[in-house]
Amino acid sequence: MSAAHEIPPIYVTQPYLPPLAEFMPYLEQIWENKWLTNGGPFHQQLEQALCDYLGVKHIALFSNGTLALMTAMQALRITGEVITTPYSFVATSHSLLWNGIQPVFVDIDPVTLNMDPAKIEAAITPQTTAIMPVHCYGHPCDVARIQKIADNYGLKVIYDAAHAFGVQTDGVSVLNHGDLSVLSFHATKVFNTFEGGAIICHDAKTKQRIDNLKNFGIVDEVTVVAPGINGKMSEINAAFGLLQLKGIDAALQQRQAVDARYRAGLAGVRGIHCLPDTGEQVANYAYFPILVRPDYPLSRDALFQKLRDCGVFARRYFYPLISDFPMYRGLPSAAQSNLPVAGKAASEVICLPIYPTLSGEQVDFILNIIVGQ
Ligand code: T4K
Repeated sequence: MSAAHEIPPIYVTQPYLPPLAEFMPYLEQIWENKWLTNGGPFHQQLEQALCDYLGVKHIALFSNGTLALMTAMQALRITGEVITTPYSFVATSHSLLWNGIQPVFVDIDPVTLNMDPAKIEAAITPQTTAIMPVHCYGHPCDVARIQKIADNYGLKVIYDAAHAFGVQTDGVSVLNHGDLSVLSFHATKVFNTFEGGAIICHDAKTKQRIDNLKNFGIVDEVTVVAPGINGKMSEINAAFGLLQLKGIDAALQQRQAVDARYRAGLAGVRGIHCLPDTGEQVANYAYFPILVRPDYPLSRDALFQKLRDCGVFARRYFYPLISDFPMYRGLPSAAQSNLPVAGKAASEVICLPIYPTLSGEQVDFILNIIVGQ
């Protein structure tokens, strides 16, 4: 019998789900209230609870992270060109195209795999209005350098913080940097509401504009101030978020243990490079990327396939680069010669499974496949 049949498949992630019975009282309340969406009581409670937990001033909940990104651009009236990273999930750039904005790709830093601040200035043109970096895998960008460039050129900074729930750097939430930060609460994320997302902002006026925009631009029964969209989070998702929040610290600790076991098991394995953290004081262990270098006995894709053959469904986040997809590859900034570091990372990366209930035995099983080649 092959290894694949000895254990159930292991996916790159598995959502953390509290016992179903604990969710029933929330559902009963919804059934009693008959308030299903449009900023109901659970929605309000979750916004407050997340502000407290994350240490941020204002948060606007959304039905998913992509709509939150799209709305973030509208909220700040971003137009023209936005400087961003090709090494991310497609939603990052798609949110720009949906707003008629041209993404301008800059290369990434070889250590952090985040946008390389040294490459930003050369990409700025008279049409540039904003920078949209990604805290890739939850590792904070060089927020100080990015802000300095933005200030010098009068640009807005919108962080795609889809991976960065709970991450702290320099004693504060990384979500407090930039003009806006956008979270994803998708099923595959550290904190999930099945589907969901949020925009973090610094002042009540911006929060009001975002709240209007996510509700069709409606201010009151007879006033519509903007061509808004329907981006609202429902009461079921918000209630689930409140329940999830109770278990988040334990879930993060379990993730940390998985991360530590991988690091110990992979230390010194020739050709396997684990990404270091980028100085965060509180990490969230959202992903466990490894880079498979030429001195490893197998190619990246051969190892990826080997893992699959053994029932381990790791993922190559982020291969292909966003800039290689058909709707982007014609852009001048999408040229491979402009993005050599990102191209290399995309050809080497494998994200190994990491989630709270991944057992030590499962991690060891995965490590044995990698170390045993
Ligand atoms: N910006 C960044 C940087 C992002 O990474 C994302 C999302 C966004 C923006 C947009 O936020 P959202 O609009 O999604 O809120 C997944 C997710 O769908 C996506 O949310 C995420 N990034 C991206 C990195 O990963 P896929 O296509 O890899 O998902 P999928 O369905 O293959 O799921 C991966 C594995 O997770 C499955 O093999 C099994 C497990 N899984 C998945 C789901 C959906 C479960 O166990 N249960 C589930 O319900 O994109």
